[in-house]
Order: sequence, then structure tokens, then C-alpha cells
Amino acid sequence: MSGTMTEKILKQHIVAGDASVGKEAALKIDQTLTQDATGTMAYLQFEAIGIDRVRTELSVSFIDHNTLQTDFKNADDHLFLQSIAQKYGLYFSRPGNGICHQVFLERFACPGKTLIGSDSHTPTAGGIGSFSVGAGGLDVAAAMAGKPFRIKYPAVVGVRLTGKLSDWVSAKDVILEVLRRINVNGGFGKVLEYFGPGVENLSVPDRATITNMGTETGCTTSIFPSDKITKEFLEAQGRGDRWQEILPDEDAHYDDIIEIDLSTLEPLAALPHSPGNVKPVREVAGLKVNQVAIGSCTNSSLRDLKVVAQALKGKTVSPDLHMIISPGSRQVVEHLIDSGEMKYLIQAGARILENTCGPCIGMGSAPCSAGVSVRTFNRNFEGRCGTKDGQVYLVSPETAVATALKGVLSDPRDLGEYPKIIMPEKFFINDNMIIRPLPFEEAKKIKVFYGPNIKPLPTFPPLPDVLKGEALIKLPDNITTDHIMPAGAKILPLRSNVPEISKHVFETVDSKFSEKALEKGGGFIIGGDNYGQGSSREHAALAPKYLGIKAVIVKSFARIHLANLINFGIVPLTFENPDDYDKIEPGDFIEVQVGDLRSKVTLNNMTKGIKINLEHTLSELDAEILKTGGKLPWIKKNIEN
Ligand code: MIC
Ligand code: SF4
Repeated sequence: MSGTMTEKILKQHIVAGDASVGKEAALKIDQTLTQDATGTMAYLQFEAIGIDRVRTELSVSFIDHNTLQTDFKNADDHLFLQSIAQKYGLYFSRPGNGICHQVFLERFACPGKTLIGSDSHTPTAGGIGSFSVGAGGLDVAAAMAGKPFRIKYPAVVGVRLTGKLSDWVSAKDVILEVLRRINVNGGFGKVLEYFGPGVENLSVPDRATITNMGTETGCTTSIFPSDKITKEFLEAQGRGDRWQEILPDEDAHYDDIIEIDLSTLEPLAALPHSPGNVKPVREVAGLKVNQVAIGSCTNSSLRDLKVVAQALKGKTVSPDLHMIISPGSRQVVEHLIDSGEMKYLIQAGARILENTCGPCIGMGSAPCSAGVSVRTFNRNFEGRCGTKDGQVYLVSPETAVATALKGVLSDPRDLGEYPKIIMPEKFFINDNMIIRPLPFEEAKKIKVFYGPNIKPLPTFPPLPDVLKGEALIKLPDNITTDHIMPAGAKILPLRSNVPEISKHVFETVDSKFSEKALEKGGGFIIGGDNYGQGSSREHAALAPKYLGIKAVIVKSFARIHLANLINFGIVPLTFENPDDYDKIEPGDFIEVQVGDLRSKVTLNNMTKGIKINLEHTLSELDAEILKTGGKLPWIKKNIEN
């Protein structure tokens, strides 16, 4: 039977449910990844499930988000994660080894496998032909315990690539073009599957840039074929035996098709404050820039940094700005040192940071007041860079380096001849910063280290039939998880301490929110479209739950956040008629009859005396999980050890 790549991989992994678009399907998960910021909670949950070893083919725990160690908290969390990995049979990538998605692509990702990761950019591995999905930590914990992962069976959109990119135009411009066309919610419920003759003109890291930032469309995942180029990449990584061909059939049926002729693309930029706010660089060129930052899981591969190094060779970064580079992995750095290109970066005045997420998640390098920062990252949500009025532009490494040299936002095509990039035939393989799993008998003896910052998981009671309380906050469209539960150097160390981190919920929107919520005994959140876009951080559900939030009532949800709300027992509801959004004001007292969540849900605005019809997309199982008080108690009830 003919099919898309998505259908082929899913067919081999569906263990229950229905393979029709929009219906719930349960997938067997082969591989998992976590990073430190979501990992502490995910492993506390894994421990609470009570399994003695991970039940996946491969599970990897990375430390890459918070490595600042500003006090004992972060250092303690690292020890916790390392001891957990040793105890339960995981690979552990030590701090400094690199950004999870870059290292995973280099050393672990396999075509045809299913992967879930407690990070929304897990689809990076789609660049190698893996079906890889971002999820909340609890879903990853459940997958590590051998439980299937439930998704709404996706529609498959074929992105047909033709032609070849011009000099100074690169993979980032391809995904910015996709975002320009479908914006930050155009991918909801869909897989973006790349195919067509243009695919062979993109390397695996190029493809990974595209699947990485595909997350910003709200899609379930993005995937590229596994072809000759994939084989060469895996062979160069010493992993040729992991290759298998995965191509769509000639007559594969796509639910929709997006056509992109690579040769017509030009350098693009996403303007503040949305990755979907895309314009050609030439239209915004000349803007004075205070900072250029290169790196993140989107654009920190060896190819990307080689382009930057070659363009900087023998030149000096503009005195009007700072240039910061965070390489994706130690492998990338080793190659840059070996080829002498690291010297070009340093001689030009670039400031080299550790191989971590760094400025992308507000861990330092915040721009100056109202500063313009031009970044090769994937998100430019307001305040995420650490400066509330910072103006972040998302661009390719080519545009970033041109800007660093000129001091103003610049079209890289003005730099002249495109540098010649020589990629190694074989990558340096040095896995000495990856600690392998211990044999079971030895693992059993490991004692898990719990620092004083690791607080026990809060528990929540089953859901009552009627929810009552105040509308505590009313928000516009496209609220991100960075609004709900901010990150950055001050807050990330609190990820394993729910009572403390809850104090920061909605801090940038309403500084009194957490106090108010606790004082009123909880209540409701009212929002617009695409509520919860962005990160997979389950703290954006868990912390509001801790503050007593009972239901979130919005026009529409982003995928991962919706799943996280269910996992933590907050009822996700939408307006049957979006105009009813106007019928609730903050402070209104509300009563919502949820019953068994199988029939219609009505909201009674007691303050205004108005009844409003609400909807939801909850499956029977979701309803059961919610009624039990969340996924953890539900799993504990249902797991067969
Ligand atoms: C992000 O890019 O927002 C993060 C930080 O990587 C998050 C995960 C987190 O909040 O820990 C993500 O994308 O899922
Ligand atoms: Fe890290 Fe940024 Fe990538 Fe998130 S988007 S995983 S913070 S580099």
C-alpha cells in the first residue's frame, strides 16, 4: 500500500486507537530524551510510577539548559539527574557536552524510530527521518515506563521542495518561509512532511534546522526522508548501521501541499515578538543592532558555525554591538579547533560561550534596555531574552554574521562571495562525556541524590463535578508558556521545587497573580487563540494547578500545553462561540458543571447572570485521567509492573 513517511512509521508503531485524522492513536515509543529543566520533574514522576528500569530501546538524559550553578540548587539538580540515569538504565550526557537536540542528532537519532522528548524542539531528529515529538515530562516518564504515547492522529501536509538555495540563503530561511505562510498555529494537528527534488540539496543538519523550528508552527512534528544523504551523515558519525531508507511512495496522498522553490527564497527575519512575524531582511535592513547571538538547537551545527567563521575571517565585529556564540556540541567545537576556524571567531572578537542553550532561554546575555538582538534562535517571545523591552529578530547564521560585521541588520548577500565550506568526511567521535547505562545488578545499588531544592511532588484530589471560583485573569491570543511560567536564570533553578516556582506564574503579565490565586482558593484562566504555544514545560500546568487553577477556558489551545493541562488535572475548555470570550471579565464569579466530562459543559457567569456553552476535545481516557486528579495517580492505578 502506498503512503507518506508519516503513515509508514506510524503504522509500525500504533498499538491502539484509530489511524484516522483527528482520532486518538497510541504509539509505541522507541526512544526518549529529557533535558535538565524538564528532567528533574520527569524523573521524580518516573520514580513515583515505581518501575526499576527504563523500558525503552534508548533513553537519554541531557544537561544543557541550566549550567550556571549560581548556587547549590543547580549543582544539586545535576547530581540528582546523574544518579537517576545510573540507577534506571539511561545514557547521561554531561554538562558541556552540548545542546540535547544537536547531540541527539549526532549520536543517537535513528530513521524510522519513534522518539518523544520533554522539550518542544524534539522534532529536530525529524531531520534524520525519526518520528520525533515534543511532550510534557510526565508523558516522557510514562513512555520510559513502557506506556504508549497518545496523539491525535495527524493530518499530513506535504512540503514539496524544488530547486536549490542561493548563496547566503540557508535552511533557516526555508523554515521562516514556512512560518511566513502558515504562522504560529498553522501546523496544529498536522505533520509537515518534506519531499520533492529539492530535498537532496539539503544536508541533515540543514533539514534538522527546518524540523526544529517547525515546532513554531504548532505542528505535531516535521520529518524529512531518510535517503542517501542521511546514510552519508550517519556513516560520517560512525553510525552507518543505523540507517534505513524511508521515502514517501510516488503516489503518497497528502492532506495538503505547500510548494517551495528553494531557488526563489531570500534572507528572511522573524520580527518581534513572534516567530510568525516574518519579513524579508531587505525590508528591515539598516536597523541599529546591539547584540548578535549565534547558537541554539536551531542553528549551532558545524556547517552553521563554519559559515560564520569563514565570513568573520580576518575581520572585526562591529564596535557597536556584542557578538555571542554558543556552539551546539563539543563535536562542533573540536572540528572548529582542528580546522583553525575557531581562531577566526576569536580573532574577530566573538564571545564564545559554553555548548548549551544559554541566551536562548534567558540564561545570561540579555540585551540592553530596549536593545535589538539579532539571533539565530527559534523563539522571540516578549521578555524571553531576559530584557522585558528587548527586541529580538530571528535570522539565519548568514544574516547574523553580516549584521555582526556591519553593526546594523544586514542582508548577507551584500557580503560578496559566499565562503567555501569544507565539511569533514568523518566527524570526530568522542563519547567520553556520555555516561553509558550500568548493568541492572550494579544500577540497583545506586543511591539517588536528592538536594534540599528537590521537593516532593504535590498530590491533587480527584476532580469534583462542579468547579467554582473567580476568573482570575483574562488574556489575549497567542499566550506562550514563557508568559505562563517564565524561565531564565532566576527561575530555572526552581524547576524541581513546585511551591517556589509557582510564585512566578504569570509574573510578567500580572505580578500579583500567584498571591491572588492562593488567596482566592484558585479559580479560572480565560484566554484567546493558541493558548500555551511554545515550550513543553509542564510547570506551565503544574504550577497553576498548585495555585488552585481549576479550568482554563480559551478560544483554542496549543498541542503540548493542552496535554499538560490534562496530565495535571486542569480542565481545558474552549468557547463553543468564540465571541463569548467577551462575556467574562476578570473578577467574575463562575460556576462550571463538568460532570463526567462526556456531555456538554456549561459555564454560569454568576456575576453577569449569563450562561455560556463550552466545548472540549477530551477523549474518554482524558476524561478519566482528569476525573482521577491527573495522569500520575491514573498511571499508578493502571500500571502493570
Ligand atoms: C524552550 O525552548 O522554551 C525550552 C526551554 O527548551 C522548553 C523546555 C523547558 O521549558 O524546559 C521547550 O521548548 O520545551
Ligand atoms: Fe535550548 Fe533554546 Fe533549543 Fe529550547 S529552543 S532546547 S532553550 S536551545
